[in-house]
Amino acid sequence: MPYAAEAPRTIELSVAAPAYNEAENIAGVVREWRDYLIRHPAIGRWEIVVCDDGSTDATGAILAGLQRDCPELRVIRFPRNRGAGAAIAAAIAATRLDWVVLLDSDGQFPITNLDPFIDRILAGDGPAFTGVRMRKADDLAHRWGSALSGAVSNLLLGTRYRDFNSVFKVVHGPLFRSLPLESTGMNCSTEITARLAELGHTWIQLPIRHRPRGGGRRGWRFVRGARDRGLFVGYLAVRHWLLRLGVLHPPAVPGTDGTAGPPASPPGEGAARSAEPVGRAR
Ligand SMILES: Nc1nc2c(ncn2[C@@H]2O[C@H](COP(=O)(O)OP(=O)(O)OP(=O)(O)O)[C@@H](O)[C@H]2O)c(=O)[nH]1
Ligand SMILES: [Mg+2]
Repeated sequence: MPYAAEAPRTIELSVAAPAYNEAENIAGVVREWRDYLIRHPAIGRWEIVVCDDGSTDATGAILAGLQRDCPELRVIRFPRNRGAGAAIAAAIAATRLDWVVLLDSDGQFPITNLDPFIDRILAGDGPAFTGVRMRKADDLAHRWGSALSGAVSNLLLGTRYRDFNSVFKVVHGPLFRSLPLESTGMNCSTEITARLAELGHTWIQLPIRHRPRGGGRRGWRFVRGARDRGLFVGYLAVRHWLLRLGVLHPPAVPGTDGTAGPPASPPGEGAARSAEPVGRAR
């Protein structure tokens, strides 16, 4: 059954991105996004929302310069660094258009990945799409760490998502903006995947390209990141268990027009169980 009875031929799209000390990359990626958004025949209104997460390099000044040529670029500034999750949540909350794509601002996710996602949106296929990195441009330790935490998260939620921690998401705006996101650091993508599954939505998985970061360096440490991921997945497990026991009530599922809908079914009883099979990432 199509998601929207009458799918429009163009969509409105907000790009949301966190940026922390990305002076080497930010101008290149914002121009790449702008050029793509201007030219794409199926994209009508668009905007780019970047949350500058208390950068101490020239990221803020570069963004201010870019805004002069690109009024569609909106910048939120944190006075001090609060972590990628807080920056992602703020960027999503500030978006205003029908659909939102979440990207990193180090250029690891080429925006051309969006092409098949737009086709699926126009086909009315669903409210939530996630990119599966077919070849992760990360070192072995990070790939294994992500695969392990993704496998545990799938086990806990009864899902079979192939790239549970992928940050490349395309979600209907009202739904994305309604998610109560809590994580501050690098767990935000894991949290987004889990939250939507808890709400009873099934992510549609599509393959994407992933490339090494353009410049600069990874801003988080492996040991601290691994500890935080372990703790966060443990928290997801406890919350999931409490929801199933009825100690917590399921959140309201927003309607597609942004209105609050009926509460979601307890986890394990809804569509979260029928995630698109692993081998069918298209
Ligand atoms: N590391 C880090 N990134 C942040 C922070 N706040 C926002 N970000 C942004 O979050 C995104 C992801 O951060 P990355 O450091 O690239 O994390 P990663 O992709 O796992 O690491 P790399 O493979 O080295 O790129 C980037 O767009 C950052 O600019 C923060 O406090 N720390
Ligand atoms: Mg990166």
